[in-house]
Amino acid sequence: MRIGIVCYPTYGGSGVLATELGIGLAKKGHEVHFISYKRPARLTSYISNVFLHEVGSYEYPLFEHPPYDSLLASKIVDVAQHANLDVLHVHYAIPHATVAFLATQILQAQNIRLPFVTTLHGTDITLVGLDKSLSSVVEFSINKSDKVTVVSDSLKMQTLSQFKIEKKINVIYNFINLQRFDRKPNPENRAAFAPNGEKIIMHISNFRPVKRVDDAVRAFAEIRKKVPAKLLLIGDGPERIKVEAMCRELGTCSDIHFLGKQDAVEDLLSIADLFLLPSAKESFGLAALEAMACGVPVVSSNAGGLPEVNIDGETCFLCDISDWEAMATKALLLLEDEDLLASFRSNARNKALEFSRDNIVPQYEQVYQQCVEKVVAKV
Ligand code: GMT
Repeated sequence: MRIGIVCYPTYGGSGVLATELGIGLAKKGHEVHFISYKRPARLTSYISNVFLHEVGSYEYPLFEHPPYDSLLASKIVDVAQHANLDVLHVHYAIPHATVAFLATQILQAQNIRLPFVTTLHGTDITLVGLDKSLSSVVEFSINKSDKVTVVSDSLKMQTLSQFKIEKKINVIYNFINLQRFDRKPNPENRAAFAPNGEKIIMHISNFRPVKRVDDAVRAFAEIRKKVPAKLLLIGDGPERIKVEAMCRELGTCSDIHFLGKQDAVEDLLSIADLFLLPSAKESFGLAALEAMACGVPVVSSNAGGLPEVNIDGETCFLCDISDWEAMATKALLLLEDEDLLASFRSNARNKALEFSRDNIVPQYEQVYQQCVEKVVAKV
């Protein structure tokens, strides 16, 4: 099949998932055309059957902002015509589902029928999509999609409760490449960050307010009163300056490393003892799954879809959103008990096996197949 994938190219979860999906499809023999404004961060090397189409910019004195939606629609039309796409898969509703609708209407006027699948990832529904300035467009675009998928039951419920949806919504969980995300002992890295055998606690995110990184820092300050530990913060974003200031106020800077954006997060996860994810919202929590696959137990909030990925008391501890004191207490339960930590470690890896790429990619292939059959049936 020839599949167009529209996604954000950034380190955010929707872009990561879309890229891993494209790679997985290409490895199964499909031809995959990524359409984005930059090379997706996870697309780090040449992969046969994968093509990249960058959406350019257009400057004109009249425009305060380049007309990205029009440029993207035009690129989709061009790729669909010349690569002969069978199906288009857009990740994150805003603006991708809306632009997909426009592009497919343009194609239809040329007697080309291109079905499109929209995957809702989280904040496109739970945060940004809720804003009155966008909600009617989001609802319309979801309803115009040929197929709609979401990454958790929780996100399905929220979508149905917040919007008038006329379409069936398929839940297809996020997945992981279990070969790449596996614990590979790295004593050198461990010694570099924790030279005296300190425990290593990790958090990875885009440092947006919704991630509540400050709660991770507060919880860490409590943990380190009882257990020698280091906190590795990976990622970057708008909250970073505030969080850095908080570390100075709490006097914890010497034990906290800000590593910024990293490509090979699996190498770092492999040296972690615990993963902290205190998010206010999290439709799935791909970062938690990546940690689990590397044998790292999670202490997180009980937001959104996190309880569908993690099992409280087995692979993780779930705490109320913003309760960083409880997060610290639960973290200490694990960090002060090597046997408990070891059993959570192996439970975490075992649970992650349920979300293997091999299990999930066929579910998307089935959705594409249904789209294509619908088009054939209408001809
Ligand atoms: O806000 C983010 O965390 C990024 C966002 C995205 O769309 O790039 O992530 C969302 O999609 C991920 C992949 O499906 C999910 O694992 C995340 O839980 C979800 N983030 C939120 O719901 C906050």
